[in-house]
Amino acid sequence: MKELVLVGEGFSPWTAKARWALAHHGIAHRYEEYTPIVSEPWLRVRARRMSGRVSVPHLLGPNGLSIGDSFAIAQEADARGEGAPLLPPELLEAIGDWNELSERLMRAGRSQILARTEESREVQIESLPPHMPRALRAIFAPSARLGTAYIRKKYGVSPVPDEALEEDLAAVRAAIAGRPIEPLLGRFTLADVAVATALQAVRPHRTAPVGLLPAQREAWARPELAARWEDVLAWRDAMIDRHLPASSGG
Ligand SMILES: N[C@@H](CCC(=O)N[C@@H](CS)C(=O)NCC(=O)O)C(=O)O
Repeated sequence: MKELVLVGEGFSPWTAKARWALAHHGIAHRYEEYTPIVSEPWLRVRARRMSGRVSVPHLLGPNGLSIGDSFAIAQEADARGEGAPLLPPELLEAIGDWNELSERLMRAGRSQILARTEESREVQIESLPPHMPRALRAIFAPSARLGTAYIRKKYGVSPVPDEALEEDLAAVRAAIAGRPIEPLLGRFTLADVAVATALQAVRPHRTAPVGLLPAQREAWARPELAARWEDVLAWRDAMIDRHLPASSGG
């Protein structure tokens, strides 16, 4: 493989996080959309991972490069890029804590999007491979439920009520109190990228990630929860407006 390829899901905050890290450092790569089950065998071959779990985002590249985790992809971006580091060593522990918080929010988001995909024909259509003509996707829409059943089992997904997100949202609110458009740790790091992308689980940003399709965008939102955390969402919008390079897939 000659070029860097990022395999990801356009609707996924984990993918958005990896794309942001690559864009931050201006690292040239090709983006490839992944559809659960359908895309897995070809990813496994290229990732040289015929057994065990594979997930996306997954970065593939020359000399057997194969990185299947968004945090590790950001570390790779730091190693290759010339931008300001997203993971400065002196902040690594604090960034790890914010990353864990972001993982909880993202998992809550996954639980909601799976349920909504199961209920909504429009979201099902958007979940099928993008190269399939829309008319064909409409016919095969219910097959998206095979994908949701697979993801539910693979990640042990259970429902996450709005209230379960509030402790983590309160931690973000406390960190930004009095400094509503400043990075969490005093300088822009992966902590900001991770938390800003994960807030998609409360309400997606109006334009990011670019791969989030219209019915999916609505399906991610938790409007009653969002109404209680507008300051946190405004901080997220500021991070995206100020720090997400315009060329990135977000
Ligand atoms: N720790 C991983 C988690 C990524 C993850 O959970 N990816 C899910 C997003 S729903 C995925 O790959 N789903 C598709 C599949 O497993 O087939 C990361 O940070 O990259």
